[in-house]
Amino acid sequence: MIWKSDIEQMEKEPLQELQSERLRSLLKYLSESNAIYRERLAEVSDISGVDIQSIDRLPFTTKEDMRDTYPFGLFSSPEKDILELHVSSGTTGNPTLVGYTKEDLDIWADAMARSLAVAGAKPADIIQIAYGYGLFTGGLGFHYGALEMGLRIIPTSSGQTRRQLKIMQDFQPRILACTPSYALYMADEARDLGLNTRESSWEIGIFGAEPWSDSIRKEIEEVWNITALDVYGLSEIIGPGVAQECPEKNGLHVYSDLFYPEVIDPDSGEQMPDGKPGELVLTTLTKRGIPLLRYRTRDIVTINHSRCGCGRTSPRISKVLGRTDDMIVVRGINVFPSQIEHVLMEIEGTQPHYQLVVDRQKNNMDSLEVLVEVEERFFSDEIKQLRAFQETVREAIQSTLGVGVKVRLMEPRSLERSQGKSKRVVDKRQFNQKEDQ
Ligand code: DLL
Repeated sequence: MIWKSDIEQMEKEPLQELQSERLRSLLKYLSESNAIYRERLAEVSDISGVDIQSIDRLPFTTKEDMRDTYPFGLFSSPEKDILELHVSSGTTGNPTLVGYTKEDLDIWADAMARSLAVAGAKPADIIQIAYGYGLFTGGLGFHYGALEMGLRIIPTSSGQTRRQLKIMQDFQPRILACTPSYALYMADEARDLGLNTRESSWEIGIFGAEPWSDSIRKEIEEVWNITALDVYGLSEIIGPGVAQECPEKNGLHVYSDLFYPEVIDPDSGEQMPDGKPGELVLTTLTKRGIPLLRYRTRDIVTINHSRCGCGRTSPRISKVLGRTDDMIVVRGINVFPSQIEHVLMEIEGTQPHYQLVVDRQKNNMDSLEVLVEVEERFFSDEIKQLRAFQETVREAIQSTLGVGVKVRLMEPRSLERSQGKSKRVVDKRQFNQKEDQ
């Protein structure tokens, strides 16, 4: 089922016209209602639309802009019209604050209803929403979309895993929405309870808010006997509902009539062609509360403008391949956690639970240690076999990354589990640097 098929199947030219018209009115709105944008746009003229010559001349907006102008500097509508606030916690400085007017909440509900339809939901399906409700946008975003589409909602929020499982058994929801790590966490708990996870009522899982690989998809699909699809979004743009994977599993559809996507070289700012990785930049074409122009997401993706097998014409982004900033640099070499995850998942006997610990030694050399859970049997085997397996894992990672690593094999369930986003990287170097100062 295609929700809003007039838009989702629009041909390229009329879509571009619509985007251009919306971009022009956004620029007018920003210049009229926000002092910071008024100044930034003062020198810019003759923007005809989303053609490259025009869009390339528009200024970017960054996360620092949001932090520096906290709380309301980038807001464009009067505070009295902001009906809902969401805050994402930052590790340093001010948090990121976003606000929604009535129109924005309608856009969000619409975008999320489209996401649910892309994933295969139908009105009257039962959905268990196990993303956190609250300041995090996951729970409420799904909630608004599900209401819009006429789904039947069980708003479990995250946590209380046994209760989640009982609710699934008692009410037989067809759709599960949560982070991929929580889907795995629930599987561990279900096994402890002696449940047959493959008999779950869930048929479709909509997982996002954190990076996850195709190997983790396989793992989740097998354990829960479901189709696992990726959903992408960020609070600054709207929350979940920026892009959604369809059952073709060949990229995530971006609602480009609402959020105009570009993929750029993060250093030069130049547009990247289809298929080449770069930083995703998004412009909110219709939002009123805190519309953003060319927002630098720091998420690295590729883009594909061809028509999808599902019939939609919207551009598709790949899964998030990394971040321009969570990339870790170890002894001068760029390392993405996803690369390591990929290697681990290829090795028989490792589990999809791992953590990377980066530290700086006394001699100022960086060290990278990979902690990975392995199957129980390794710990009952002889120590010699454990060592040999450790060496196999180490060599595999090292040859992919081209940088020396240490590997620590962990017993099943020994790494901290997350009910929300999991923390894959512990970078201790910053603490060392601070102590040095
Ligand atoms: O995570 C919104 C969301 C909620 C998306 C529920 C999907 C489902 P923030 O907390 O602002 O918003 O975090 C946004 O999370 O810039 C990405 O780096 C990362 N992220 C979000 N979805 C994905 C995904 C929500 N599917 C930041 N794959 C983004 C990889 C993701 N990373």
